[in-house]
Amino acid sequence: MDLDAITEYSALHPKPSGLILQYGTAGFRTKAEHLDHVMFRMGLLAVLRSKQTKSTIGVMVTASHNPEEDNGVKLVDPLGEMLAPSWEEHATCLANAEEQDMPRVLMDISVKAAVNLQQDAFIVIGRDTRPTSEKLSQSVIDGVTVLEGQFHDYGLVTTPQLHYMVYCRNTSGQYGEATLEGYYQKLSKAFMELTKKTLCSEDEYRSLKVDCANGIGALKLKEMEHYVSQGLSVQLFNDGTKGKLNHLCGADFVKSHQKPPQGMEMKSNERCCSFDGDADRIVYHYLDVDGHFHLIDGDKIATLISSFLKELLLEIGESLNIGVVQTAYANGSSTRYLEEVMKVPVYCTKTGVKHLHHKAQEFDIGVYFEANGHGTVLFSKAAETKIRQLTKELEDERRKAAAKMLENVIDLFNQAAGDAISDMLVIEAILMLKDLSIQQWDALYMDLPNRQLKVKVADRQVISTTDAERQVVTPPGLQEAINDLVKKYKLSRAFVRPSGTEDVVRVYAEADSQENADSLARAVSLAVFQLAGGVGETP
Ligand code: 16G
Ligand code: MG
Repeated sequence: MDLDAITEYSALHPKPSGLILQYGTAGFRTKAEHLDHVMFRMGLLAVLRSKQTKSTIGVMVTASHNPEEDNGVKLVDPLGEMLAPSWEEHATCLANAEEQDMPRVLMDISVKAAVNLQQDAFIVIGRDTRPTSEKLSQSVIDGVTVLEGQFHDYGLVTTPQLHYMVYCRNTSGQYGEATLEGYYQKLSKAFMELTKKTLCSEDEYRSLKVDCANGIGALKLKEMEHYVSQGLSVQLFNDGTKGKLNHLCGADFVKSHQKPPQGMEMKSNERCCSFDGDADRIVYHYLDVDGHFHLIDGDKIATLISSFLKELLLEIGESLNIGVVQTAYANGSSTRYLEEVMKVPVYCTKTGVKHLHHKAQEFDIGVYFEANGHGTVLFSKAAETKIRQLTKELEDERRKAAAKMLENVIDLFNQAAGDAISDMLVIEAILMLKDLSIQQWDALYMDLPNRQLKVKVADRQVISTTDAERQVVTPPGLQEAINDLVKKYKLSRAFVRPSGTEDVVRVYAEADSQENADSLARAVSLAVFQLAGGVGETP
């Protein structure tokens, strides 16, 4: 390592002294003006990680659903997964080292992690459409080059597209070709094959309105449009030509406000969906004939997909196990429906994709979705091999056709990360194949009314949780208080957890009516405020 060169280049990306940031649930995220040094240093760190794993590492510049002024960065590990936890700690140390200490901290990490500095390094870089992303991704490249890493800059891509590139490159092209063309080809081929025999020919079924949150999803859907145009026509809204990124639109807005996005013309019963700013989340929605808004969130997406997969498995008669992974935010009705009606096992993990992804890897077929629309389906290597073998060997036409469909589904899901584009194509294919309208899908079960609130406290880390964040451990007395409040309502449930992305404590409550869910959420917020050091206005 040429420490002089590192010191010299680092001075061009100086750290504002005293600034402390944390590699959170999905990387660093804050106001873009505070991130230049972080980007440079993540370029350095990516090189070390690449040398250590002898693999291509990804660096994505995005702040997802955050406001346009924010930005962020996250590293993508060799198989497209989120960065390993021990390296999250290295990332935090490196980002927070004061200017003069930085080269030493970098050396320490390479020693601790037993990095062979002679090893080659290769980094792929991507960015979203934020005005600050281009310059910040240049700072990442500066970091990569000063450590003599090789790189490829994919420029504007969705977060899941970058995960896909990393995965392809580390599996010698077996997973797909590491280009945008390769991504579109792979997905569209699987989609067209899966839907080619659909009986439904009515045009209305094949057209979908997409709210792109004024983000990268719009550009990439435009690029992909002609690949799938025979099977699906997408109409793009909030495509970034006028509005502000994530402002009053996009998956996060729609889910958290339970309202239609602005800038989208919705007629009654039309199928609509919303992406978030970096296109790794999707939720569906529609207006009914009375003009009421209906949200179809990640839980209902998981239900649709797992019932489809279960039917295919029954058809081919193979005993591959299937599991659904959710978080505490999953609506109680969805969990009940999955367990009691569909008879599939459901597991709960902590919030954050990496936790769900990890759990889903335990099954032959692991379906994971957060209620907020983040998720995918993972097939184990063994299950994939089995299915591909069946498509070749089966003689019974029906069973063979089912196996073939499963094979298309494997190719259609982005196995490296939750992906709004890939999820959208799977959902559209299932709706076509089953000839389901959005209302019929919505009617699978009724969501329990729920409410989410935020509480400001002096230090949110005073709240610690267990049981996949469903129970509070500290501060003492808070869980007992929540238990007492929950008892006062029917079909009720509530939990609180410190946010991993914002300086707040999040409160979730559900109950038999909206009024009761609201009132329970308010009462729990008050308990948090009183027992966990609330600041500002009393909730
Ligand atoms: C991040 C996570 C998302 C999670 C959210 C929770 C990834 C890629 N994203 O956006 O999965 O739902 O954080 O935010 O892991 P919170 O901790 O502020 O509630
Ligand atoms: Mg996102």
